[in-house]
Amino acid sequence: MLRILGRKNSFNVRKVLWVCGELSIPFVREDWGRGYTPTSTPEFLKLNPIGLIPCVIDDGVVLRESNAIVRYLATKHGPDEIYPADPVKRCYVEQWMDWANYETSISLRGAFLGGVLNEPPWNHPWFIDIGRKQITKEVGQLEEHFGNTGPFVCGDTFTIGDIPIGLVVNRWFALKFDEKPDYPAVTRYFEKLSERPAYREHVRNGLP
Ligand SMILES: N[C@@H](CCC(=O)N[C@@H](CS)C(=O)NCC(=O)O)C(=O)O
Repeated sequence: MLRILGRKNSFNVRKVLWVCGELSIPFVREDWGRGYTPTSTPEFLKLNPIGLIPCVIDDGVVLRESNAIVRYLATKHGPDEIYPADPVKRCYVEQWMDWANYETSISLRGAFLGGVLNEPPWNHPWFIDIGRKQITKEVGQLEEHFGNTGPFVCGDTFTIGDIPIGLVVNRWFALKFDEKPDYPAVTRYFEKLSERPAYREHVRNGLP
């Protein structure tokens, strides 16, 4: 059975839990990471020398990087619709995944790790301020996108492109700061994703 190493409140572990829920993939999960067994232990580093969660073990194969794991599981277990083989459609899915993992991760360090969790060094006022401005701009880009297409990031159907974006949007709604705009199309998207049981179980479950 698939083994998922990582605490269930981790942003990146939740992507893997969500795709498993979508595709009814059975798994066992072990608590690793902040607040549990540290990922700096030799036992963990032997599996994942990068020392981050999630890490998964499938039939003896060890995998890391949340988006890569989501793509792997979708390729292995999912219908074409969720992760299309067509190169253009596939690129549309992956561009959202890559954008979320790079651009919004940087902004959320200041806006969330600094501004909400008060975690150094991200809690420096400069990081918090720039993070809030940046994530506001990026979720604004999503707002514009959903004004032109939808209800999902790649159009009519749910794809794994929605997985990182669904995590970002859930975190966006947990941020509180002055001048945070209302984004009605993003709110509609959040509600649309919330119709999915696996999203409610692993993402919109009260955790930011
Ligand atoms: N690019 C990596 C980032 C992984 C990452 O930053 N994981 C965080 C949790 S969301 C982590 O391992 N934190 C250390 C810890 O929990 O001890 C991915 O997408 O998997």
